[in-house]
Amino acid sequence: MNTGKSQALYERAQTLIPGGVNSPVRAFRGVGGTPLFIARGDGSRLYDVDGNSYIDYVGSWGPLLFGHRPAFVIDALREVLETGTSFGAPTERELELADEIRQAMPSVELVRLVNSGTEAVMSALRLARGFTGRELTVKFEGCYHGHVDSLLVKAGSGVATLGIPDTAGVPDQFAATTIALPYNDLDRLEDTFRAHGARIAAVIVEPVAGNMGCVPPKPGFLEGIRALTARHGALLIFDEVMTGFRLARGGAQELYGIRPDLTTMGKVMGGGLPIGAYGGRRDIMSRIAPLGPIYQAGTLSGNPLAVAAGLAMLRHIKQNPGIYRDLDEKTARLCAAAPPGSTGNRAGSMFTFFFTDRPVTDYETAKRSNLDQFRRFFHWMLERGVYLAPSQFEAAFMSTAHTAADIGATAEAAAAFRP
Ligand code: HOZ
Repeated sequence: MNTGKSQALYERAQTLIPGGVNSPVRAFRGVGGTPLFIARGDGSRLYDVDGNSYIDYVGSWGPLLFGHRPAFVIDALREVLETGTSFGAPTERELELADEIRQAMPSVELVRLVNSGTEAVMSALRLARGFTGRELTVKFEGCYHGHVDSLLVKAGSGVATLGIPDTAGVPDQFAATTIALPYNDLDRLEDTFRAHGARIAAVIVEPVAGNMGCVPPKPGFLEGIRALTARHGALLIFDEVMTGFRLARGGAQELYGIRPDLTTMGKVMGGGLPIGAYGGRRDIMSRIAPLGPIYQAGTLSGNPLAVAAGLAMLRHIKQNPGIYRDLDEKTARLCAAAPPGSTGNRAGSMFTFFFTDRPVTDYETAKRSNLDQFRRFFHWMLERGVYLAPSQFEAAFMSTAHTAADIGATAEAAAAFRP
């Protein structure tokens, strides 16, 4: 496989951009080699600048539920482009998008649009603290909630990939407002509430963890968090940036039947454009400025292009409820062909092959994976035209654009791998 142009661009990139990338997980540090520079995407496929094509399971790290360039998103973008790119003033489509979100997730009575998942989480945390008058946040090890200062504690995604234990630049006082507990461990959460309950503003959780690889919740885990937060007057924040509109139209909260107090969103709801949102109970959301004293703002919030793409996505989802069953079946078929030496974890269209023979249920068990085997598997698949996330600690994503032939080719390549 010739990747000469990617290599040349990467060399130049390193003279211009820290590490040559605009987000660390793209740097291939966890697997070695040169990041591919992408020329274009189409359906399930990515094409690099050297003309190689790949079956894409990164899907821009989650947003591309319908693959690259679905016609209904492109058409919506074209229409808006004729009217302008940003106004810094309300537009009607923002209401339509807010309404679609509320229909899909009934727990979201009011919603505020922002520009990224990180921004959504940062704002939701401030709101939780302001609403409850408490300071502490409980998160779970291996979960990643964007690069919010206080949540870069035992975080997944790029932080796990690069093995950064505690991020420099985060004051100890910020980190000290966070208690990190093992995922899927309700007993530890109960102990923590017993010790600190009156000081805990919120518990934030990825209802299906996707940033330490895919780790689904054990039966009762989410229900237990809901019950404990309610009992102690803390808010339950579902970080559905990855799972929202992906696992079901109403996200993980629909799938598992839990009603969080606040929800953070991003990825799928922007159809590949930069957007995020946070929303939830009306009494809580009404504390945000200009209604209340908790400030949050953004020049490009509700950007017309991002809103139009998001609206097209959510309407398409509403009109095609069968997609989730299809995605589920396709992903199950692929996971049945887990490569030798690995354990497949899956929830809906999110999945990870962990190179361990033990069940992966939390960050500690995820970290027991053989990273050298993963590195070899990643390059094995890449050479056979399959693009996976360059890290053991990320989820892979199926899209509606993946064909039976794509899945067959992927399964065949995976089965032929020798650890
Ligand atoms: N949440 C994404 C990965 N788990 C972030 C992607 C990125 O940093 O580029």
